[in-house]
Amino acid sequence: MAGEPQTDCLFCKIVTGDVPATVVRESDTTVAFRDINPQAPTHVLVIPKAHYPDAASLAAAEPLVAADVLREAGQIAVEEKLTETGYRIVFNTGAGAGQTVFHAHAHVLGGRGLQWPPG
Ligand code: DGP
Repeated sequence: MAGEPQTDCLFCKIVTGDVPATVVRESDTTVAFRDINPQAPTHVLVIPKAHYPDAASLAAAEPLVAADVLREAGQIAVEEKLTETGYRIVFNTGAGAGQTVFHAHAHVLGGRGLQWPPG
């Protein structure tokens, strides 16, 4: 069923605590933790606790939770002091765009200059 935990999903295991992560924020609907392979001084992932393969499918099924993900990303930017210098919220969607974990997640990146367009 849509949104149900998937036994073979790494991020579902982070939600349950079966895989450890450095959690920086948690809400009723989301968990935020540091990326294992940071691409910037601040690199935090915000995920819905419910399993959806990407951000668009999350937003279509549970728009309020998609909004929670964005709100949490904004709070992380405040806590990590990124709002003055700017930061980026990225949803890689599809393998061709670099998505490797098929559980919706926002990357929050900051703490260095960020180029545009991204590669
Ligand atoms: P993406 O490539 O957009 O699907 O992003 C997946 C991110 O997940 C990538 O930046 C690395 C991160 N990641 C992969 N495995 C783990 C893990 O076990 N723990 C943590 N904290 N991050 C992980």
